[in-house]
Amino acid sequence: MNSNQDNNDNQRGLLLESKPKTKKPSMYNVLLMNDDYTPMEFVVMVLEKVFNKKSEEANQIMLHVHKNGIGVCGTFTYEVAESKCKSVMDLAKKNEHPLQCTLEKS
Ligand code: TYC
Repeated sequence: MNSNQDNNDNQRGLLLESKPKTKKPSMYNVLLMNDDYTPMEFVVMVLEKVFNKKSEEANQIMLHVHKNGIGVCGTFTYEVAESKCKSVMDLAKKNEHPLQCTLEKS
């Protein structure tokens, strides 16, 4: 049997057993595409500068993309993923390389 205090709280719409309502944001993979023209060193430089990768990991990711055609550079919230993707495309365009990058929901 509820106490009078519980009944009063319920009538006032207070949640007595509420879960914390924290929603995790959707996450997005930034995907790098292979092509035949972008120099390997340029891709490594992009991975170091835009994705803060150390040279060893940057090289591994670049080689994965080179061999498999596509690869994940990192996973971020939408705004961050979109911004990093734009940075890659801007750098590629400035340097006249056809390097492409896109997002996918993770
Ligand atoms: N395939 C390119 C070459 O042989 C290198 C490369 C790697 C290009 C990864 C793009 O996302 C890329 N020069």
